[in-house]
Amino acid sequence: MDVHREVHETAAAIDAMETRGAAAIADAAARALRSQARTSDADTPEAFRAELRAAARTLFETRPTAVSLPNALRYVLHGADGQTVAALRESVETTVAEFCARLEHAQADLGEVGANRLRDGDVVMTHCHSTDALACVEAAVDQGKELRAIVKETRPRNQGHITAEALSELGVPVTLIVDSAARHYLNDVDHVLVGADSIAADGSVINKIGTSGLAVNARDRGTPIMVAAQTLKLHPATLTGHTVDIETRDVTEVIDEATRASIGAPDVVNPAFDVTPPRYVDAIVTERGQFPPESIVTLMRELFGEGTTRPWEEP
Ligand code: RI2
Repeated sequence: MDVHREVHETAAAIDAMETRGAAAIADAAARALRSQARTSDADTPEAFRAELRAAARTLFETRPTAVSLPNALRYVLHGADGQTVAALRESVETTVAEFCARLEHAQADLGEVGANRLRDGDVVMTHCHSTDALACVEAAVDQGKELRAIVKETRPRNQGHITAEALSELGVPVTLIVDSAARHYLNDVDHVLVGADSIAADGSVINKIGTSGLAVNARDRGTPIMVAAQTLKLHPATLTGHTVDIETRDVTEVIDEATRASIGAPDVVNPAFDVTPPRYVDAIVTERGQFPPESIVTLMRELFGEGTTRPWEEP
């Protein structure tokens, strides 16, 4: 069975984090399935569907934590409908276009909601790089609010640098700090603003490693914590008791081999994400409005029913 080259390339880019961030991963995965559908030479609907499932499995296996990936694959596979290969191909085309349009719309709508929480003159502290979080700042700037940002560099990959650049382009003055300086500056901050890779049914937020420590410190300081997350980041499997896998990445992201050897070759671990319990989060901002984390389960049930399916697995 042929999985299209573009599917492999997209999977490799997600795996290597050239394509990263929950929304970007979902968009790329949906487009890769469309390429699979466009180029498929399957001669029966069954063969076409099997190819699509194989492509989805290739994508699914790349990164375990960002739930937007399986949510995107599920959306496209459920949308694939028809009695002929031509009809199936057409339905994938329509579904992917609809999915990508919704994605773009959702981020802008979420930004408007998040911006309403920000006041003129506020200082936000960010962690990692989240396009959903940035959408809130962008909408606030569009409303004429002047904001400043304290940006954590976010070891080990320094994705805070991407946030610093994006905020500067929006005209928001940025102060970059090392991660361990966060508590020191929290008194000067009006909001901690982060994104999410997954949200569990109990309102726990799974986001870049370091988020939970930041949230605990922010709570201690009385600084509100706002999480910007499209509904695509709701993790439906957690409705039925599953937990969210935390991705562990290569240790060379933390330290190169030579330096490691020179300090006595310690064990090194590199978890990419952590879990922030709902009691440390003030609001989850979505395109459907803002929610206290404890009530996100209501929205999750409305959008996903009682649980979830894995349509990419063999029937
Ligand atoms: P958007 C990132 O993870 C960060 O943890 C960020 O908060 C989250 O994705 C969501 O990003 P990674 O993919 O979808 O860099 O809001 O490991 O852009």
